[in-house]
Amino acid sequence: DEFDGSARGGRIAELLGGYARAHGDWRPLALFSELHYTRNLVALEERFELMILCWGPGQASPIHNHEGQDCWMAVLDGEIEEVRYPLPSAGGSAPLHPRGSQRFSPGQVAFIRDEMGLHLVRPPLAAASGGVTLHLYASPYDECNCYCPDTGRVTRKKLGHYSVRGRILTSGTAGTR
Ligand code: CSS
Ligand code: FE2
Repeated sequence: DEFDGSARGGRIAELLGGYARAHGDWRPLALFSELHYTRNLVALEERFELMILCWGPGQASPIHNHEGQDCWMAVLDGEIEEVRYPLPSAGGSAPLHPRGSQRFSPGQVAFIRDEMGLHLVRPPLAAASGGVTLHLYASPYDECNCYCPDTGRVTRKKLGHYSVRGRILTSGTAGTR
């Protein structure tokens, strides 16, 4: 059971990277929006959530946490940048300064959990095209903390699904952050 014991980034990251390098059957589930990055649900189980996220050029996640979940992100298509931030002190009244950033290409896998800090994800700012990523969360999560870069102030954000197994949801929660 890959979720138990010492299996962390390692084994699961290998599996996701292997999938990303060898398969293209995710393509029908990779649905973009012009308005924001999209969260496209592949599988939602008691013990994990698997999604395909689509990032148009210029789209980005807010700076966010992961609600205590382990988060793996494998790049399926395009270049993706992850910018890491330290967790701000409680209350929040100071700008957030990035700790560093890293670029990932198709087949590469990033791993983050709250102990490692916060991050934002986006195609590189100069990129003319977007990207597609495969996300595995060790437990489903539908809300997270988002952090204002100028003040460190926290807001709660609902995380919706744009589509479910290839069908765009028309309900009011179709949006995402
Ligand atoms: N955590 C963000 C994506 S970056 S890992 C989300 O689930 O929308
Ligand atoms: Fe994230």
